[in-house]
This record gives sequence, structure tokens and C-alpha cells, in this order.
Amino acid sequence: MTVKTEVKTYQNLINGQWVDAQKQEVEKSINPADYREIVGYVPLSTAEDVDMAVKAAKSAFPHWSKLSGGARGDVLRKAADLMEQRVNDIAETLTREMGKTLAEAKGEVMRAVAILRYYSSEGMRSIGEVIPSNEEGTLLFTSRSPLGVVGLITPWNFPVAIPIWKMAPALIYGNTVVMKPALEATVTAMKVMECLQEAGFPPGVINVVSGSGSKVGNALTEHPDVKAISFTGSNQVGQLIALKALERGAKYQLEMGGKNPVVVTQNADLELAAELTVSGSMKSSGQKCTATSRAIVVKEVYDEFREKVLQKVKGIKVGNGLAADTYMGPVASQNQYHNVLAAIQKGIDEGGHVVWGGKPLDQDEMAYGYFIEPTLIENVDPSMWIAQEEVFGPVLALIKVDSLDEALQVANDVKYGLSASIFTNHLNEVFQYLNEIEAGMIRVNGESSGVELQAPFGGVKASSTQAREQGRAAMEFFTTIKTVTIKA
Ligand code: UN1
Repeated sequence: MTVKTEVKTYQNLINGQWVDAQKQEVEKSINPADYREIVGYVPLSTAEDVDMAVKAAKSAFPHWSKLSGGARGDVLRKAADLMEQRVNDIAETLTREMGKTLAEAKGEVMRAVAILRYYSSEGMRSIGEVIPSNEEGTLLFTSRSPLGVVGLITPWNFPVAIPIWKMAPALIYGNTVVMKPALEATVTAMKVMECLQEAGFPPGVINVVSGSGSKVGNALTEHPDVKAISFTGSNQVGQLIALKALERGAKYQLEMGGKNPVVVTQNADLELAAELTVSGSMKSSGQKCTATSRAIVVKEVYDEFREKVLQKVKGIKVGNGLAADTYMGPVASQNQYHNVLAAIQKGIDEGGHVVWGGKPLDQDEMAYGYFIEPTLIENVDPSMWIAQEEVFGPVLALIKVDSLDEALQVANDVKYGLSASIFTNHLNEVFQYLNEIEAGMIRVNGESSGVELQAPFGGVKASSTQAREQGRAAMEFFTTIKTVTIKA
């Protein structure tokens, strides 16, 4: 990789203008595949910047919320077109800033384009129901109203799709937004915002303030004019947001961790199960809240499944995500690098046996990046740290069980409940799994990660709060119900 010399400084978007942070401070965003490369400088904002953005969003709300849903949708559609035209540039920036492969990055940008198109028509769909009244000559119905200014706090692992999947429904239902993208992937998020800004939203409808969670995220969560906070990220931060939001009566929506299982029974297509377990655990270097982190396999097929997974993992090409033959890029940051390696070490210390991987990679072009080998660990007891806690890295724990009953017990014996897969062609096993698994997103003969944008997304237990994202389910969070009675 050549080290780029011309580095751009990005600005916040407030009230329709690109502006520096009040304190003029910036932070560098670096390429995890080659940390000598600075992808851009991004503003380190403070509560003052947040306040300006919230004020702008608040003044933009009366006009934006009164526009017809069709008119709001026109702007979303225009943003989708602009983003589609820039797919290559945005995807390349995403790969350089966060590390995932270019193919995955392009897929993510196109997912965001599809989300914008999906929601662009949402403003013309039904937002209520007529309910028969018990009183004569009376019309009783519900309608949905926007909340006002909403705050969106988004993660670095999907810096294109997640801002859009929060922003598109927030906007189409008539809210105005202030977003704080994750600092590690702000350049990518800003390129997305350029498309939105050029699509022609009235000033103040969309605002972006870049900076740290402790300053910008906090200020947004605590601001009295922010009516709701939608957050995707860690449980630790999510809990703080929930407490603060609850205290001042703001609505909150949290999407947090997962410890997602794949269950494999003796009735599984083992080739398919192995292939999708490996892609579910290793794509994006395992940095998805929906990533597979445990393969729970019945003893009859354990050895055969293990061998198939091992062969596939051995064949994984790790490298710079920009190279066409790379399957797995680096992890996203130095922090991630240390955390993932420490998690692997914990697995080993507790008696786990590394079947493959487990070490950093630093030869040749990987010398200056945060590369870690795809890692398979077995001899994992369900009580071990590595079987309980989210690693958020390319690490798969193999757990051998006696039966589907035991597999379900192990699968459910964690604090999380986001996504879960089963591989089997036996109908009874499918139904037992659907009935008993504690998860929000369930796949039969499919990968645990990946979502369809028109369907509700979210988990149970510590993974999510209950208001779902995406599809029409997003309406629940981004609107409030008005029940209306009209007497003639
Ligand atoms: C996916 O599986 O493609 O932060 C999406 C995350 C999730 C999104 C997963 N909210 O990883």
C-alpha cells in the first residue's frame, strides 16, 4: 500500500452547513490495514456543537414534519441515487477506514441505497387504523406522529448501513435528526452524509456531529430537546444511555451485543453448515453483532463438522480488504486488536485448545496492520469466558453436546439473544428450535448474520431493547400514537 499524503479534514454538518467543531480540534482516522495511512481528520466536537445541532434540528422540525410523506420520500430517493453513483468511492473509503473487504463494503453501501429506496415510499403507507367506536356517529382512529428531534449514535462496524437504517425511518416519519457516528469510521459516515446533504434536505433536518462518545454521545443523550435516542454499540454504553434517557423521560432504542450460536444436528447438511458457520464467524473479521461465535454440535457429527470447518478456515486468505482475493481484512482498530487477542488468551488460559489460528499476523504487507488469524477453539466448556462473552473478532468456539436438548440449553445459557441458526433437515428439530431458542433473529439452514432490510431486526435479553429496527417495525420507535375520537 502506498501511503497517501493528501489528507482531507472533515467537518460537522449543522443547519445545512459544513462547519468546524467550535474548539477546532480534530482527530485522525487511520487505516487498520496500514496504520501509517491517515484516511482523514475528523472533528472532535463538544457539548456546544451538539447544542447548535439540536437547536437547528428543533427549528427545522415544524416545517419538515408538516411536509407530506411523499415529499419527504422524494428527498430520500434522491439521496439513494447519489449514493448509488458513489458506491465505489464510499466502499473504498469504508475498506480503508474500517478494514472489511471491498466486496462486503460495496454490499453494505448497496444495502443502504436499498434502505433509502424502501423508506422513500413509506411516507405514503398507512400510519393508523380505524377502530369501531362504541358510541353512535363517532369516528375512532389512530394516527402516528413524529417525536421531534431524535439522536442517533452509530457504530464503526457498519458505518454506512446503520446510520441509514436509523436515519431513513426517523426522517420519513417526520423527525429531524442529530447523528453521532463512531469516531473510528467517521470519514465514511461523512461521505454518506454528503449524499444526503446534496439530496436537498432543508437546513437543520439532518445534522452530524463527530466526536467521542463521552463528549458528543453524552451531550446528545442528556440534551433536553432530544426526544429519543437510537443506539447501536456495546452493552456497557447502552446501559448508560438507557439510564440517562429514562431519567429525563426520553425514548430509547438499543442494539447491543450478541453471542450467537449455530446449532448443528445429525440431520444437517454438514457442508452447508460448515460453509455458513465460517462465513458467519469470519466475514468482517467477526465484527458484527450478528456474527456466529459458537458452533454447538451434536457428538455424532462433531468430528466431521470440525474437519470441514477447519479445512475452510485454513483456506481463508487474510490481507488488505482492497485486494480482490482477500476473504478477511484486519480488525478495525488497535483497541480491537488488543481486545481480540486478549480474549483468545483467556480462552487458552481456561483450557480451550486452539485448533487453528490464535495469533497476530504481521508478515509482508500485514506488517503495519491489525491482522489476526481466523481462530478456531475447541475443548470449550459453556461456562468459560470465551463461551459467554462477546469477542467481536474472528474467533469461533466449538462446543460438543449430546443432543438437541443440550444444544438448546447451552445456546440459551448466555446473557445475549440476538441471532441464532440451526442446521438440520428434520422438521421436528426445526420446530423445537423455533419454540425454545431465545433469540430475536432465527435462521434455519442459514448464516447467523445478514438481515433483510424490510423485516424487523433486533434481539432479546441483553442484546436489545424491545422496539425493533428496520421494515415497518421501525415506526414503533420513531413515532408516537395519537388516538382520535371525532363526534359528528
Ligand atoms: C448484519 O448482520 O448484516 O451492529 C447486520 C451490528 C448489527 C447489524 C448486523 N446491528 O452488527
